[in-house]
Amino acid sequence: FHGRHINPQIYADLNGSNWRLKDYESRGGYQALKKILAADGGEGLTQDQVIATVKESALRGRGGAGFPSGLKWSFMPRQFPGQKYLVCNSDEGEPGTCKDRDIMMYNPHIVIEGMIIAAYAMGITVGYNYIHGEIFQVYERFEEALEEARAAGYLGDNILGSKHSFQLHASHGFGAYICGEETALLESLEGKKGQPRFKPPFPASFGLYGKPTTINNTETFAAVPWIIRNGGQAYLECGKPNNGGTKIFSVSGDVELPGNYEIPLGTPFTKLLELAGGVRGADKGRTLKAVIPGGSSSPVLPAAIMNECTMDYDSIAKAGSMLGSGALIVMDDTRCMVESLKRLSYFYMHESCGQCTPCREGTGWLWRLVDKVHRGAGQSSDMDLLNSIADNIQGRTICALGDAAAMPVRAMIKHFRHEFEAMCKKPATAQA
Ligand code: L3W
Ligand code: SF4
Repeated sequence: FHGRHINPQIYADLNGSNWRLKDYESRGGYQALKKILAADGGEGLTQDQVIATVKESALRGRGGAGFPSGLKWSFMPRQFPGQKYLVCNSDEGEPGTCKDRDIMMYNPHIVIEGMIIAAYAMGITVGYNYIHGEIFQVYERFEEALEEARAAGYLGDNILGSKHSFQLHASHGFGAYICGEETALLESLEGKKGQPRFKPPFPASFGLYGKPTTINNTETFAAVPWIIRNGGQAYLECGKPNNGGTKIFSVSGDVELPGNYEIPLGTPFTKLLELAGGVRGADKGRTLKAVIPGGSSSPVLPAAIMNECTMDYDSIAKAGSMLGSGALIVMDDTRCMVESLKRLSYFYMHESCGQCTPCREGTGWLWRLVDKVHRGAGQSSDMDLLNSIADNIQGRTICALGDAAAMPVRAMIKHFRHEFEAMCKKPATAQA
């Protein structure tokens, strides 16, 4: 994987061997923490000032929903008498997404510093980083970084001699996609089966062990130290209004240089594609057919629409999809959309936790129907049935996995129905 950047804030100068505390400090690491705690000559910021700075930056959740981070932090009750918790969602499982593991592997202290600052802003003393179960090396790396931070006095009681104490622990999941859903993650962290809870109540009022909890994605926390050091306005200006800062895009599929790319929000899609080396085999006539812009849960967009988009929450939403976690799956003109949808549908069927009927039954029904079309045994009316099943899943389930299974089906049929129709007339083996 290649990592390239324009205006990097998270990913700069990282080569796999400069992740240790001393390296991070030499890049200005933990200066933001010193600034807010008034340690080492830092100016000292109040909790309200930290939250106001994050609000000003227009930082939005990098895990998929794009919820304003400063606003989320302001939901936490300030004078709560019991324990409050901070949780980092590093359960990266969205197909196409591979950024959080890179951040933790190459720059783990930036996540730790971001979490300490967030904990200070919300008056939280205990935190967890829930790391995806299938990435063992990353988990071990993060544990090592935690040890370094504890030994240096950045974690623990009375951090850097201040009144702020924060205990941070890593927790290793078991690889279930659904544990990336924030309430399923909390259940798993409590030692229970990872199944989503009804929302509301949101975690800000009823979270880990029923206590007020803030959950942010790894990349979201990683953005915080830069924001505190340079100011909310500077971060905002890196991106575009309502879409502050840079974002890491995991580019995969039919490109010459798949990898993680940190670019300012608002960068044209065509520029990102160029950074990733362009469509693979373009010199042999391959052209761009479609793009899944934000991970498998986001609806596919045809090339003509994508070429007009900029890479930010608002532009992609206006085009009819979602920026999601920023996993860009590029498909060239040889890709069969029926086969692509079949693979996606299988994934959601497999990962459904089975709690609610529309998702449990519907995801299997979707997959069986797409498989039937793919085998050449389908008929035109199957596409209407697929749309109808998707309609009856979306918005009728406990968590967003139901929507995530339904939306790609509708988008594929909307934009590429002709491919499904053609498949109905001949078996898959006869396809070119
Ligand atoms: C208090 C309110 N808190 C909202 C909080 C809420 C959450 C955040 C966003 O789904 C999406 C999903 C996937 N009072 C609140 C409130 N909150 N209203 O704000 O909430 P929400 O419900 O909009 O989204 P979500 O449930 O967090 C996340 C999509 O992301 N996705 C998934 C990616 C997966 C990964 C991964 O594997 N790491 O990133 C990709 O597109 O489909 O739509 O914190 O509590 N009134
Ligand atoms: Fe489980 Fe699916 Fe319901 Fe989410 S929508 S709670 S994954 S059954």
